[in-house]
Amino acid sequence: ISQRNNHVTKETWNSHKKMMLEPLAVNDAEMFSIIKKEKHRQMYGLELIASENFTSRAVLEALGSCMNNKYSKYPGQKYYGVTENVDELQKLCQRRALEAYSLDSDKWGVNVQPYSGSPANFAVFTAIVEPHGRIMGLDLPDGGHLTHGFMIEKKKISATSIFFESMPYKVNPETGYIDYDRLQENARLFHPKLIIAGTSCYSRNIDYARMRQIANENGAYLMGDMAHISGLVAAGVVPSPFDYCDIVSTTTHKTLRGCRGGLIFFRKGVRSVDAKGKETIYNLESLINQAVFPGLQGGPHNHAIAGVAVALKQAMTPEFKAYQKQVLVNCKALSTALIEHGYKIVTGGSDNHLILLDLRSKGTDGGRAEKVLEACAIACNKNTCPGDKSALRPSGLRFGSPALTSRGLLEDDFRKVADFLHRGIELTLEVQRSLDPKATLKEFIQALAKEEKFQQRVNELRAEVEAFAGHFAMPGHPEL
Ligand code: DSN
Repeated sequence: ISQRNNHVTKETWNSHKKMMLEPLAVNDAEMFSIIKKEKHRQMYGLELIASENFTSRAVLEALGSCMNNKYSKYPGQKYYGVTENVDELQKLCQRRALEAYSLDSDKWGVNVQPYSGSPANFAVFTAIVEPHGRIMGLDLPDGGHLTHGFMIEKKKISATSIFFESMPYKVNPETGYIDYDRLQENARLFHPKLIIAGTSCYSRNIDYARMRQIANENGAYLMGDMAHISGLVAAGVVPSPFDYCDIVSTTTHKTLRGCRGGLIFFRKGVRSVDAKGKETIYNLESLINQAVFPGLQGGPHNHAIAGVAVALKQAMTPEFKAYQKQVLVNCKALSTALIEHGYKIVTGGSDNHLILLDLRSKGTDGGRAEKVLEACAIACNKNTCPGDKSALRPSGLRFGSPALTSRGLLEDDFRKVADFLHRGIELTLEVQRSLDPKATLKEFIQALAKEEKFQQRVNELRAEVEAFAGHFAMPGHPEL
């Protein structure tokens, strides 16, 4: 150490060097302990949140790699020096993204830089819908996503409804299926610039051909948001949005089972040919790339792009296809078992990885049941059901099969999971019966926690759930 530098002692400098090499458990015991607790929760609980999954060890290794340290722009753009490795990484991720969905690179391009799904969607709207331009997406209470223009009567909730004019489409409250006729009627009045074919809580396949027809009638772009189903699409076990859409956005951590990130695919080449044979060419590539960077984001998260690239390689394997088939079979087994227990499933079943349980006929709601299940180490989420009068008291529970299928559960195991769910919901009903019908959710939670007979039931069910879940392997890093 230089004699002239009297700000840093030799001792501190050596200690600094040591700090930079310490494992997490030594360097930050407090954080390590939180991570260990979460790891334990994931291993001994039943993960039924439809948007979650357990990524692989290889993905986590790439995510935790030195790629975190490097700034860059798009491959070939020299602003930061020495980007050859991250440029190679980004090009590999782009190539794999196109291959994973069998896309011809002359007809499709992809931006792999979005930090996640919400920024990806905002980038698409920024690129091709002018400020206050019109978008139509499935309403959030009907199974759409926040970023598809969500607003309520008195408030614009998502920035996509603040900066763009949004008109939602709905599901039929009786059947739970998307009401395409009404969407068509409203689109003819609203003339949107962009229609979004994508969902967050919808258990049926989307009719992309019908949506394409509605978009064409209005000269609108059709964007598929396949975030929930991107792994199923890659495996070819559900219809593909690429057959009909101009743009497809996705997250990378749900059924695709990568680390957190986002992708935007866009068409290239001829968009349409008019009656006189004049061609209109897509102009999406530069608009979308500009919107992502420098429009909305700074440097790409190169470590996340590395993790996504690894997940995309895995998504092209026969093992991944087998996994996705099992996701579908498991979801059907769960749905059938719950119907046998007397529950109503919105639309009567599922074509994909999730189901929505409608608790209205049981006389309870999703919020209360979710709390009881959570106390019993079962993670799921409350959700509005078609026709719900208030989003503040959603009637349903959303369950997904991707995460537990990654842990190796098969149909019989999912039937067992259905039994656990049934017992949790029965307990919910008992707690509710012990209270005034007007009791609030807070009063419900207090009763559940205070009454010894309820706590005993929770403890019994929780112990059984933990013993059952603990039998299954946990993908990922062995410790973290
Ligand atoms: N909407 C969230 C979900 O489906 O859980 C993800 O953005």
